[in-house]
Amino acid sequence: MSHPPFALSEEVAAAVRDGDPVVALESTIFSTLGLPAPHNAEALRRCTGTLRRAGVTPAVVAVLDGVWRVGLEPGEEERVLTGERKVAERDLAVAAAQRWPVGVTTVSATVALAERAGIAVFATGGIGGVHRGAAGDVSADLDALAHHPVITVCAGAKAFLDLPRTLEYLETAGVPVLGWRHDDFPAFYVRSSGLPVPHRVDTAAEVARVLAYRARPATGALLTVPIPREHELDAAELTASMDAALAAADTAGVSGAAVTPYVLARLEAETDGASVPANLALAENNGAVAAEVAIAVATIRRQADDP
Ligand code: PSU
Ligand code: MN
Repeated sequence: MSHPPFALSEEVAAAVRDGDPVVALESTIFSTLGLPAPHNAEALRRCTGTLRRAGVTPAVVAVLDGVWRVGLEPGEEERVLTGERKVAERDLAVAAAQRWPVGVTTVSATVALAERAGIAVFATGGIGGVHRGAAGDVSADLDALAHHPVITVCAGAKAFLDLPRTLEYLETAGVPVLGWRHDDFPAFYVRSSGLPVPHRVDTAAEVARVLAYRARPATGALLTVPIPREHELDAAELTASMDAALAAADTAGVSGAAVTPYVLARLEAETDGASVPANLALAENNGAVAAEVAIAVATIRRQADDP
């Protein structure tokens, strides 16, 4: 059996080996499938900058020349920013087998590669979920959270998804869903979806212990962090924009993996661009919380190693 082509950057390999804190980042959000240029580059700069200032090594995950990559080498960022092929977990094998030049990883592919690299914490903007309507579209993100022991830090999921069903799915799949110093499941651009989060947590050490004490060896946890108050969008206006974006997707007949990028782009137009700075602010904030959690995980692991 040959092994899949898999490589850690030099910096990430050293940090993992030394037990230093590392946070994985998905690349779909930094491609134009996630954010329009030049905001995608700004998002990447801000997320990696926040992690580095906290003393944490960022590990951007992507597929480059068919190789599953965890951490980029200097100069490779541009390739990710212009990547156009979305890679979910099931696409990883195909991207490697067919040697895709650039594939940008979603939440599901990123948690899979983070686990493989020995990274316990992953930061993103929002996860995919159960879509509204009868099409039965359920993001592979949800299943992946149940199968990889990684803490995913996000601002909840976008309200164009069916959030009650998304939470139900996570319950059935056995994924702990935590609220960071908050009692409600956040809805990305707004701090609360109106749905309670199953468990509130107030410290990074608690989150690290949730991972350490997991009942199943291979299940992760979802840590939801509300968007900072000053960047929250108006809930009523947002509902109207979401409805318009969903109706446009319906009319255009988009389906499958194209739905999320399509709705994201429409939403930007419907909100006159207001969705973009909010998205950048929450992604950076999630990075800051993920950094704290990664430091707490590294501390617990060092204590466990202490004879
Ligand atoms: N939600 C966002 N921005 C994003 C995504 C979701 O607010 O960029 C991306 C993430 O990469 C997520 C993916 O994993 O969309 C989910 O896609 P799908 O619904 O096709 O599973
Ligand atoms: Mn889907």
